[in-house]
Formats: sequence, C-alpha cells, structure tokens
Amino acid sequence: MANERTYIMVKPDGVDRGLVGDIISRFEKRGYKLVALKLKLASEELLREHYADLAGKPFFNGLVAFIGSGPVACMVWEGKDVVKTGRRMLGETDPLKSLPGSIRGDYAIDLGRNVCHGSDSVESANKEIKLWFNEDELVNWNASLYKSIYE
Ligand code: YYY
Ligand code: MG
Repeated sequence: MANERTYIMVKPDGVDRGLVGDIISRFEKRGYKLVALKLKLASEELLREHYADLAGKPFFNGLVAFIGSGPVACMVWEGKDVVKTGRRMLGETDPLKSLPGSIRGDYAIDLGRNVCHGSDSVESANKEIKLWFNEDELVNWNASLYKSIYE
C-alpha cells in the first residue's frame, strides 16, 4: 500500500552525533514521503508506553533513561511497504550484525547506542504514530515526485 506509514525516530545518540540530516536524506532519496517531523524531549511516561512490549527486560530502565536523556527527532514516513523497508534501512537491532549500507551498519557499534528506532509492524506503526504525534501534526500532501517513483 503506497499510503502505509511508519514511525522513525533518531535517538539522542544520533541527534548528538549530527546524523538527523543523513537519516532523513536516506528516506527522501529512497522515494518515501515525509508527513511529520519534530524534535522532542520525551517524558518517562511516553517512553515507558513506547517501549511497553519490553517492560520487564533487564535493559528496560536503562533504555528509557537513555532515550529520555536528550532530544529525539521524530518522523513519520509514508509509501509502499515503508514499515518493512524502513526496518531494512535501519539494519539489525545489534549494530555489529547490521550490514554496511544500513544506518546501524554504517554508524553504530553498541546495542544501546544504535542511533535510530523504526516501527516493527504496521500495527506498531499505527500505535507509535498516535503516541508521538497529534492528528493535526500529520500533513497530507501530494508529492510530485511520486510519478517518478511509482509506476
Ligand atoms: O526494534 P529494535 O530497536 O531493533 O529492537 P527492540 O528489540 O525493539 O529493542 C529496543 C531497543 O532496546 C533497541 O533498539 C536497543 C535496546 N536494546 C538493548 O539495549 N539491549 C538489548 N539486549 C536489546 C535491545
Ligand atoms: Mg522495536
């Protein structure tokens, strides 16, 4: 579905390292359409909800503390198969297992500093987009480049 959406977030390590522009650029160049974008200092409550499926894992508290330690760049991207393709563009959860050419494979080493988040399913994407953005922050617009991206 060309109107599938995913939630992509540059984590505080990626923002601090100046990787926001590169990550946006990769999605733009691939042909995806940006429909929402903001910088945010996330509350502990928001992060506990965002990572709710990981509550109980030994790294959960450290993860929430780290993602809340600095600004994150939040975005929603739209296009055909963007959830699965976005995950492939990010690489594996463990950067050392990520192929060069992926974001984590190009820029990261440690699990807890893997630079970016991407929704793992359409269902998670819908939940995360609602959690991080108000409806009026999602911009519906026609990208003229679509005629050069889709046949
Ligand atoms: O979706 P993804 O980010 O690739 O991995 P998740 O299993 O959802 O874990 C979220 C986040 O938690 C991961 O990006 C790094 C961190 N983490 C960790 O610090 N240590 C682990 N053993 C597993 C995950
Ligand atoms: Mg995940």
